[in-house]
Amino acid sequence: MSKFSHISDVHLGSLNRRLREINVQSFVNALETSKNENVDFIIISGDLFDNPYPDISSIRKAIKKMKELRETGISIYAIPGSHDYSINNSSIFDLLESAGLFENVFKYKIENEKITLRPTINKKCNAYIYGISARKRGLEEDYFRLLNGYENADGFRIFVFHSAITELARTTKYFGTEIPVSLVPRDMDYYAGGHIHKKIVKEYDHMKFFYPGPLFGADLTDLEDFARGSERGFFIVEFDSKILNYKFIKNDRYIPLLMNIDVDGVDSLSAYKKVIDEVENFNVKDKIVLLKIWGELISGKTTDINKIKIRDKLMNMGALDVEISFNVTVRKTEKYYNFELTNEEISKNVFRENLSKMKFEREFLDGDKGVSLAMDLKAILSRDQGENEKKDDYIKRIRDDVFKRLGIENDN
Ligand SMILES: [Mn+2]
Repeated sequence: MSKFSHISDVHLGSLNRRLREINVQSFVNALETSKNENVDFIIISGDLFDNPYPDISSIRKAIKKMKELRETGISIYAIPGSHDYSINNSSIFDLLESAGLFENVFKYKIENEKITLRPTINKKCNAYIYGISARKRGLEEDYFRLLNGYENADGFRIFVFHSAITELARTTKYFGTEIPVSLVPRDMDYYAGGHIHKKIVKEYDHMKFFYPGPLFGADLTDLEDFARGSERGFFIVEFDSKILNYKFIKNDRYIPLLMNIDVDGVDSLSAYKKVIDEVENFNVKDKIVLLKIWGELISGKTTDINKIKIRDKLMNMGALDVEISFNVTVRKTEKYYNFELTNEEISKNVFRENLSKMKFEREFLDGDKGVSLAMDLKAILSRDQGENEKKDDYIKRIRDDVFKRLGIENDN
């Protein structure tokens, strides 16, 4: 029996300094656990780094740990993801690969303008690892479309990729690319997915797909999902010629604490007092605090809600880190909510006033043209889904209309 770890979307180098350390520590812990579990190798399905050129000092510990694993004979196989890919092979990924820290498993030969994938072989386990690198903005779709299969091998076959798959792991981004499952090579024993920041295990037409999602989180949205109960961690898989067993190793050391404080309908000073009072009800010791403050104040200034003091208070209560997301406005009575104006006129006024504060190079965004563009887009985006219309068709219709109005070619 052999064993491997499957880790993805670590995004080393992301987030602010304190959270970045925790993210790096999560990766170091995952490698340590893998070593203690005696895995034979490790698969990383893209976005190991948050960008092609991360701050080296912040990821030093991660690199040291990878080196330590290599020295104990544990191979690391990886592909670049959409974040750490670089077009001219000059990223930290390329650098560390050429230093022998891990192996890039996107290997292929080109014949008649088609790609045939070649395996990276782990002899000891009789495992054959194939991969397709991600590119920016989902451009790896081209690789999938050019795919002419893979050099077959008699062993345990792993396919490593970094893409959303339409039928089972969709992207939440409106314009994000998805690969139809029909383009994914068949008859692999394990499909090691990345890019979707969510743990997914799904079988589709005898293909077993595994997305571990991030170990901790790449941004505040990920951390909020984590706080709301999304599991974070990685897979450990046992196999011989087939999968024998797998488990998800949870990272639950630093589950963030989400605080939602609504300051709607009060004046700014009462709002500030409300926040200061409410945070006291939480036990924040050693917690990452995600504080969301939102609402429409009836009067005062939003700056009366002193974020620095709120943050200091929580840090003094023992919080590990505090991230405040602030969505507070002050009610505007006279200008826009004049009852003699129609909704349309109010919208126009709002657009006109805001556009006048900005400068555009393109004429069609400026002045009256900008207002009429904004009005048209508002109209398109407020259209409802037709009764018998499928969601995908609805999204496509809206998207097509938006593109048309903006005069952009829609190549989706
Ligand atoms: Mn990612």
